[in-house]
Amino acid sequence: MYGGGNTFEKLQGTDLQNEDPQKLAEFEARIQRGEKIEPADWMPALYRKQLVRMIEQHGHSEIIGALPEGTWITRAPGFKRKLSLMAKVQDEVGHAQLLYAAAETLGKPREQMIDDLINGKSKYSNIFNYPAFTWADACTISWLVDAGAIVNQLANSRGSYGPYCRALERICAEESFHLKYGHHAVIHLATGTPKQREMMQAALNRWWGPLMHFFGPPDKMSVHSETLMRWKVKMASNDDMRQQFLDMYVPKIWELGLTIPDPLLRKNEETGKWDYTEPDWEEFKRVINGDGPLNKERLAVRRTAEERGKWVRDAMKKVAAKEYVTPLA
Ligand code: FAQ
Repeated sequence: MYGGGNTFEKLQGTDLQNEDPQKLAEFEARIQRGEKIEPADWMPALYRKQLVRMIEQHGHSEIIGALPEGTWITRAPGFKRKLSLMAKVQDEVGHAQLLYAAAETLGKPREQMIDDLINGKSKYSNIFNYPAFTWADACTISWLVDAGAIVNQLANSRGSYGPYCRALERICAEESFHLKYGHHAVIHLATGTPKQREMMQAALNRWWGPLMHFFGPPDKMSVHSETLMRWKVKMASNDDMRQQFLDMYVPKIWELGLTIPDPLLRKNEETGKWDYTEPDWEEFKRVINGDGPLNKERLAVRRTAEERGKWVRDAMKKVAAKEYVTPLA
């Protein structure tokens, strides 16, 4: 079981039994017709809960995802790379804002989402719990993690919940710039000096396993896919997204003369799919449940940011409530 002991297993069966069958049938028919569901529309409690869980985790991933690359802004080689990376990191934080706003339309306050993140109740993407030791690690994130994110988000932007889909469309537009920037930075290293190539290869070796995990557990072990796909929140299964990523990016990685650290990786001409070594799913389970290399550090950084930003939030609330009087007033 990959879930962190939340209540979803219990909800899957019971929630639907408690729904009005006619409303449920109408809702499902709307989804089948490809209509968007909007915040004020009727929706089953389970649809709402699943969306909050997924959108919130996505938002957290963007916020935490800004950390490994963020630490490279001051060390990025050259002014142009610094500027591009700074813009990228800022975009990622902006994506979290869009996603939290989409999740709020379903009734969960943002403060509660942030609390659940820093208290370790909510998950976020496995991949951001690994360290970015070198500049090549940061470049690998910018290219391949963004690539994985686009595969997922482009598919799901055609899904059923209006506010999430619209947020994803905007996010994908920005992610495509990140992808180009990341690819450019990787090409530079992979075609550079022997030392640069070695650094790039070492980074790819480190990130390949977490990248394979990124798309979620194999379909047969996925807890939520069936429900989410039935309601067109997820538009492809975890394995299908992983296959799509391999299809699009393995050739590009090979083109650069880099070696993917999986001796079994090959396109199977009979099945049309990629054969690969299963990544270590026990490691994945540990990482998503709080015991990865940097989970504690990532949450500690987030917690500190939250504490340090409190005075700003308090001041803004006072301004909004017109309680604040400037010295010049
Ligand atoms: N990491 O039943 P499933 C980005 C959990 S954005 C952590 O298959 P589901 C941008 C899952 O929550 C990256 N946990 O789950 C960027 C569940 O646990 P729960 C984030 C994972 O929801 C780039 C349990 O395992 N993208 O990178 C992961 O059907 C560069 C069972 O799994 C999104 O969030 C994982 N990888 O499918 C930023 C996209 N996989 O909740 C900075 C939206 C699974 O029961 C720099 N999300 N789990 O306790 C999704 O598409 C889906 O939620 C999946 C998982 C595909 C991630």
